Amino acid sequence: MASILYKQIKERLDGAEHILLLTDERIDGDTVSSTLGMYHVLKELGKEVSVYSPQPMAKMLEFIPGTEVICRDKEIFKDGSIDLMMIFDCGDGEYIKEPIPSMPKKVPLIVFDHHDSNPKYGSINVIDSTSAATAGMVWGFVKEVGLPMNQKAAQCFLTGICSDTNLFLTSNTTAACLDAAHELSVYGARFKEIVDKLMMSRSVPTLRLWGLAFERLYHDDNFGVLATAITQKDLKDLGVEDADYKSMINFLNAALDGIDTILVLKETEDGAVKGGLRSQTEDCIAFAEKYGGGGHRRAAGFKIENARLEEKDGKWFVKKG
Ligand SMILES: [Mn+2]
Repeated sequence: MASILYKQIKERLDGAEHILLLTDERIDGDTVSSTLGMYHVLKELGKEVSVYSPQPMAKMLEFIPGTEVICRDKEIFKDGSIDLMMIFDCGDGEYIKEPIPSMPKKVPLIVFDHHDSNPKYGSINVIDSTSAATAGMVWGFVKEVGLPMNQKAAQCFLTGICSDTNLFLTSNTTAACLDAAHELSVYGARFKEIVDKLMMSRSVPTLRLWGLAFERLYHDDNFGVLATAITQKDLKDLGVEDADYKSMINFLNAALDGIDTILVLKETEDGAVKGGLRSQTEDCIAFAEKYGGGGHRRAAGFKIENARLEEKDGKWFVKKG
């Protein structure tokens, strides 16, 4: 099945003059890496390629090859020469509903994604929820249709896989992930650089924030899980610019003994509370959906708008309004 789809996509790529690549609006290592991996492949193929991202990227992801080409100006959608779009690791396609109708002509959209909940909003949709990372799916496509590879593309794809498997520590890590790691290493991907950048390079303020969050771990009766909380005041007091709380949740998920599900609550700058969930066996999607979120079975999240966090007797509560 994938082969027919892949053949169609290859034909679209061959026929395209100017391809616009899009990341998800929740900028993480997988969406950036799968998008930029495809960027390097298409440049190698001699295509004109633009990359758009609606949100700024965390500093820790700047090591991914090609981040300097990412444009954040929505005007790019008005470029009449764009004749194909691809979006990577974006589970809902919500943010593109606004700029796409403003495009000078109708342009096909190819979706590569691994979120269970993806509603297939593209003209061609490659959705595989068994895949640990979108970057791994894109690498599988590139390999199968024989597109040209280089070291930068390999580094991107391996970074995406490492990012979504927390360096092969999560339960979604499959033999395919490890095979891909070997194949991409042959193309020159450097695993050590990825480990250093994704896992080891933490600033002192960030580690202090993690320490504070670890100290606050409590059993949340409301959510029925082990939880912790980070407020905007914490970030300001500790001088943390880039909270990088996703890595902290992944760390807790891998490190905690005898705990199945972990929830990290965090106040956002725009007055909401975000919840990040990781589980060894439980269905995180069902949990996240209760609060209007989504994601994967073992990793999901939600956002409660117009809310803040309050502490009482060592437990944290989401207060609306
Ligand atoms: Mn992903």
